[in-house]
Amino acid sequence: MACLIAERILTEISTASAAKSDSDAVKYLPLSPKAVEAPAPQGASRFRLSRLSAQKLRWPEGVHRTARQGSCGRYRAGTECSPSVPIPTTLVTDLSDFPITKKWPAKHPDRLQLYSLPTPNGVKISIMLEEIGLPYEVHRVGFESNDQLSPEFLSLNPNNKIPAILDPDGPEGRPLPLFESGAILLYLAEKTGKCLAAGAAGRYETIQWLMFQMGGIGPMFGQVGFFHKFAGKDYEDKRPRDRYVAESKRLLHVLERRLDQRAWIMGDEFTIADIASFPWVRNLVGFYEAADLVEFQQFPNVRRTLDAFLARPAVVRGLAIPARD
Ligand SMILES: N[C@@H](CCC(=O)N[C@@H](CS)C(=O)NCC(=O)O)C(=O)O
Repeated sequence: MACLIAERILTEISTASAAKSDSDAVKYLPLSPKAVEAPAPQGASRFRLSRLSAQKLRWPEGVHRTARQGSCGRYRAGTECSPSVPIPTTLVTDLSDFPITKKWPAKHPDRLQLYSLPTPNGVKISIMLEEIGLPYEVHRVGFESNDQLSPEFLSLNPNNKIPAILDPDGPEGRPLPLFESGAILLYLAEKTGKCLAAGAAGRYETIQWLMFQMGGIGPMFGQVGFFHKFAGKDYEDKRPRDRYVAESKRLLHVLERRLDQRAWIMGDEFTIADIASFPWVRNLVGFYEAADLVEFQQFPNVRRTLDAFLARPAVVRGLAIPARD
């Protein structure tokens, strides 16, 4: 195990350092799913992760190539990463080394493990998993029993928030723990080549709108919920509420303009930017009961896209996962 951890750290270090100097193909990775189908680059036989595994994982070839060349070239002498140490070519599926599996045992350790609740951040991931059709096992993290503060949960997400995942089939065929819904969405999109606009420019544009949700829509709409529906509603001073309502309206105007003449945030393509944003719009006008407060009738494009979002079968399923109790 120590060898595997050391190998992983060295691989990451070498990937990062090589990425600074390598070709554009590496700088702009990963590209569209087509990148996976590209012919094996020169020297591919040096990879110890089989080409089959690389394709199964859908990581662009350049990632493996850089990692292997870097780790073997740079850390050869006297390290556990020397070429004589065999690297598993089969997928590692044993999750028992992760303390979170003690509290939430994996019945299907070969499947992606999701730790979540059907909140606007939680359903982003269940919706995404339903959209891409990746097999997964869901575990309910009960806030009523403060499961998110348990040592087992904190071992995976020190920020004590859902959602979080543990993918037995991560990069290099090794388990990958991950938290932060935006990072998880991006990871799943890149892993499967789905829900991300094609090409380097399209990829960055999708990420830009994903970040717009993560840094703007989520935090601001959440504050509206607090000051309008929850504990903050009893505060006499309405200035905090009004501030968050004004900022939420401003963000809705930005989204409204973006959706003019577009079916989805990225145009015809349904992406992780939509999956991140519309659970929050739904929450704002539904659960938070703030439609009048933000004058939602001013945003017909947002309304139309929200309706289209809620009509998708994968969204309907994802919104109910995991069951509340
Ligand atoms: N930035 C985080 C936010 C996650 C978040 O705030 N999750 C809430 C539920 S929507 C949570 O777990 N709250 C539990 C707590 O704060 O103890 C993400 O997007 O993953």
